[in-house]
Amino acid sequence: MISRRDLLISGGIAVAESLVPEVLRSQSPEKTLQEKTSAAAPANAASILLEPQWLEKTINGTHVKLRSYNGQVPGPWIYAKPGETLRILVKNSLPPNGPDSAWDGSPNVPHHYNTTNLHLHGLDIAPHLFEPLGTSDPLARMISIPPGGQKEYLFQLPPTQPPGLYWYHPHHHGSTAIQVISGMAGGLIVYGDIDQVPEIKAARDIPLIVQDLGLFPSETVPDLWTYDPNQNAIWQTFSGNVTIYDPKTGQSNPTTLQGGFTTGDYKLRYFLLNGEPFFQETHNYSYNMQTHPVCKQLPPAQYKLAPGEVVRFRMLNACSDNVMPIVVEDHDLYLIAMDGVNFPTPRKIPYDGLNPAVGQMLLAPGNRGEFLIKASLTPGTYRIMQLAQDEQFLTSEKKVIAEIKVEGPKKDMPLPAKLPIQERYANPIPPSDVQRVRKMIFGDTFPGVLNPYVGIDFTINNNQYQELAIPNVVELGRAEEWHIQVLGAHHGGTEGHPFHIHVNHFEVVSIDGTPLTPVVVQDTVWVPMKSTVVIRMRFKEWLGKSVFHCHILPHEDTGMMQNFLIHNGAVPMA
Ligand SMILES: [Cu+2]
Repeated sequence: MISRRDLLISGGIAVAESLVPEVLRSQSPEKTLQEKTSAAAPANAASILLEPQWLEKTINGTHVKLRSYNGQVPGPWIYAKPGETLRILVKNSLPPNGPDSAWDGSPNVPHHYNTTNLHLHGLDIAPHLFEPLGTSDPLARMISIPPGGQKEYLFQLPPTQPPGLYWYHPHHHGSTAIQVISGMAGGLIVYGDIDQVPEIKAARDIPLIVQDLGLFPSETVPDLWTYDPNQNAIWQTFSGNVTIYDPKTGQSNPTTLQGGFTTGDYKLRYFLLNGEPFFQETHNYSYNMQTHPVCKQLPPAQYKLAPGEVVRFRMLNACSDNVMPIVVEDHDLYLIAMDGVNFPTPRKIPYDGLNPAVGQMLLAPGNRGEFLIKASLTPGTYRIMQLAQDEQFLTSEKKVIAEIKVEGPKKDMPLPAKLPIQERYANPIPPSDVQRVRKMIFGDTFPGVLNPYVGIDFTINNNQYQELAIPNVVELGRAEEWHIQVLGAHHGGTEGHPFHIHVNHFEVVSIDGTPLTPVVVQDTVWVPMKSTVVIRMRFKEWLGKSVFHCHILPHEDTGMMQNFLIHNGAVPMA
């Protein structure tokens, strides 16, 4: 089990090391990568279509009904280049939402599960959660695309957009968690200068999209698993039953429902790599073991590498709620980018065993790690693993995400010594440039008082999300330092939270007092329990109303989010 201390030391990215090669299974990620039908299109070309819709399929023998983009889990790849305009049409083909009558309008109670919108995670683009796109109106409402509705988005990437791995998912407050853990997420790759580095160009480019699917038995269809709770129904991880809060009595009453909205475990959860299951968790009914799901490893995908071959892996943690310390067995990991922004040189992170291991890189939900592996000269099978961690409400066991099988004739491929400088983030913000320091405290209180329907309060600075409030106004061009803190709280113990902010990346300066040298540029960072993470960021060219939040999606949907407004100080606010 990885200790809290280990995670603190490992920081937002890794300190350990690792290994391995790769291979393809039934669904070839490489093939998918080559299907560049959509994104490299000019701005005046046909829209990229993203169509939310139900998908029924069988996963590991289980009949499931998922929310998906275009009938695919994960959703279709989107490709882009710096400076390009992406035109994306979201056409919502999910069925109508259930009746509203039971929802009292509380914004932080999950609702309208089939209403959606779109977020491109990590791109340096204008704010796009509020209507109209890029608005600076403090009273702007969040974009809602109801079932049957559609919306066309235009996203202008700056010429300095770093090329790398990004992703997209819905971000409608109240339905984000349910839609993402039901399958709605996809990868987005920006191609650019790094892809022309000869050693990188020569390496196979293998995406590893890790998702989780949360499932309960359907209330109406036998032998069907889905995630479509009745309004206000809450799954209780500690008791393994479903309750509904009654505002007249102030009590949460038991029901005979099979499932409900959950901020904890699920009756059944699958972890997927590029859409294929590699791990299963089920609710543990044993007394005192409810937060330790019953785990089952499934056969992982296998990637075949020649001895000495260099491959490029790009891993996305698209899970709703699972922090992943990653290792590649018996191999050094050459980390080249975090959250899409490459380093000036690859960072060699040696393999340091599996236990006690901190991982060679730590991927919180939302993070992407891009790395090179030079396959061992010793033929064999090596595992790409998520190490166990107990930093969260639920215990997360060790998982084999994929295997690398090294075999065949030797291929001695070189590793790059230098990578292109990403101008946008080349110069760290000097402390003397910081014009404002803010403290953001991420807290959870159980049992909850602010949000009795959910039963637990997820807060930032003791507040729950308010769509029309602007607690933070920042100024264009200026640099700020934020101290993001997780205190001890009550949730059957404490847990960390991943901080994510839209529009501009940040530099991670220190984690619990330990400086990161050099700083790492990220858009999401894991904040371990009882610690402070210090970040610095500059608000570059975009103005408008946007958000930051915890990227554990059930936390976000039930209140752990705040608005901020990027304001041009030269112009008085309207
Ligand atoms: Cu959280």
